[in-house]
Amino acid sequence: MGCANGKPGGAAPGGQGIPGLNVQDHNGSPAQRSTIEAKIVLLGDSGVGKSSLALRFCQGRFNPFHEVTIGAAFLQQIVRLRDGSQLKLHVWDTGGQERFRAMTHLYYRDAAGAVIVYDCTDPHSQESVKYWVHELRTKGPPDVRMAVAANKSDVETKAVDPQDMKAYCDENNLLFVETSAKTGENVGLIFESLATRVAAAHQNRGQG
Ligand SMILES: Nc1nc2c(ncn2[C@@H]2O[C@H](COP(=O)(O)OP(=O)(O)O)[C@@H](O)[C@H]2O)c(=O)[nH]1
Ligand SMILES: [Mg+2]
Repeated sequence: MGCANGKPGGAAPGGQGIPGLNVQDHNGSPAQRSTIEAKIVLLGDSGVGKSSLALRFCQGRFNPFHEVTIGAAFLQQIVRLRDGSQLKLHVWDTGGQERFRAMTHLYYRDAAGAVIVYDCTDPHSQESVKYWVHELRTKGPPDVRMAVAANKSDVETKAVDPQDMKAYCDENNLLFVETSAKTGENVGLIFESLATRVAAAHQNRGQG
């Protein structure tokens, strides 16, 4: 498991023809498959749990306090896919800049995948999901794969019905998962499911 302080451009933009994907072929051993690196961005309103999901997925930790920025530009985690190949995810957090919506295209313009997060105790943050989907569809890379996380599923008093968002996601071919960064519920699942879709997009391109 790897977590690293970020350096810009970790997953080389544009590798093998898909933004945010970088493929390294291991020559020689047939047992070794290629390693794909993919840039995944977290989007959503401030306070919904983006940093918490990144921390939970990459470091298995939860911080009960809201920190506007994290020290690293991105965290890393390796996902093993069903076919045995590995995907190294560079999980980028907007570091508080989601407050200035116009800035965020810098994060997602070269992303292979995006997790759009809302807080299921905050209806306004759910409304914002459609804004972020529109942003990515109109200004993001054409092949970007998206997942929607209904976060804070551990909180009993939900302000929104997850079925409404699930119906929207089904209509728009987006993954929908209820997550809790606090308990860890479905956090691995959402990133791994997204990674599988990112890898499939890569394969559909005929390995570049
Ligand atoms: N109960 C609960 N609280 C959460 C969860 N995820 C995040 N939080 C809390 O929500 C606040 C905002 O989280 P943060 O990750 O900083 O949000 P961000 O602004 O989107 O990065 C913090 O106090 C977190 O501890 C969750 O799944 N359940
Ligand atoms: Mg944050």
